Parts: sequence; structure tokens; C-alpha cells
Amino acid sequence: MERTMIAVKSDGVQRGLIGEIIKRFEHKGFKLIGMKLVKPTEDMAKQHYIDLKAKPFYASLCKFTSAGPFVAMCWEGQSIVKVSRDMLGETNPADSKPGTIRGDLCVQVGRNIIHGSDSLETAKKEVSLWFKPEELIDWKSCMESFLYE
Ligand code: IDP
Ligand code: MG
Repeated sequence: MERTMIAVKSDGVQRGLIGEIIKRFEHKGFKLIGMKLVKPTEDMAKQHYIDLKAKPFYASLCKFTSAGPFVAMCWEGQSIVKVSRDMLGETNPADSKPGTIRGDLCVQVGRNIIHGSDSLETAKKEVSLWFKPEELIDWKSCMESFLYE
């Protein structure tokens, strides 16, 4: 099983889309392992987006991320890193297919409502950035044998 870090960014929270986003992951059959509503510090935002520090939008991205509520989540499931990226759609909502979260629910790249780790390695880093080990809950889902054979 893989774990990944998914976040509803502040634009998604402001637009009332927390429930819609959680619903998509629950209905898919993924398992919620950790979740918190936080107002990230600018330092946390900078660490979270550290790979983008050379980009011209890095400063405004970190400022926007730290300016409001952010729902950090850890989800678990088979091949979840790749599958969740497919569920998100492309970085730019204009390139995202209908049926994806960004394709259905947002318009512009700087307001694309959701974050998802882009590789297994990034997922490990991001899960440990946002969660202490004791904030991740190991539980057995009663649906497991109906999702996996
Ligand atoms: P991702 O969120 O699909 O993984 P990244 O390239 O990691 O995309 O970029 C992180 C976030 O930075 C994006 O989700 C988006 O909010 C923002 N971003 C990416 N490219 C641009 C841009 O060209 N202009 C403004 N914001 C951008
Ligand atoms: Mg990314």
C-alpha cells in the first residue's frame, strides 16, 4: 500500500469544496489516515513548495498558501500516488479533463484548489512535513476485502 499527501488549499476551503474532495477519495476506495485543518506558517508553505523555489510565482504561492486555511490529509491505497494525480487532473485546470477534480471544479492555475504529492518520494517527505507519526491512524477498513482481492 502507498500513502500520499493530499491537501485542500485555501481557495478550495473558501469555495466550500472540502467535502466534495474528501468524497471523491472516499468513494474511490482510498483510506483516510490523517487529516488536519491548519493555517500554515509561511515557513511551512516554503518547505512544502521547496522544489519550486526558482519559479517566479514561488513567493506569491507561499504567501497565498500561508494566508488561509489548508486541509492537510494523508490517504492510503494501492498505487495511490499515481491514481490520485490522475484524479486531480493537470496542474492547469484549463488542461484538465472533465471528471477530474481540477477539470470539474476550478479555472486558473494559481487557484487550482488541491495539492497532491507527485511521486512516492515526495509523498513520504510531504506526509512527514505535515504529520507527526502519532497523527497518522493505522486502522482496518471493513471494506478492504471488497476493494482488494
Ligand atoms: P501541482 O500542484 O500540479 O503538483 P506544481 O508544478 O507542483 O503543480 O505547482 C504547485 C502549485 O503552484 C500549483 O498547484 C499551482 O497552484 C501553482 N502554480 C504552478 N504553476 C503556476 C503558474 O504558472 N502560475 C501560478 N501558479 C502556478
Ligand atoms: Mg507539485
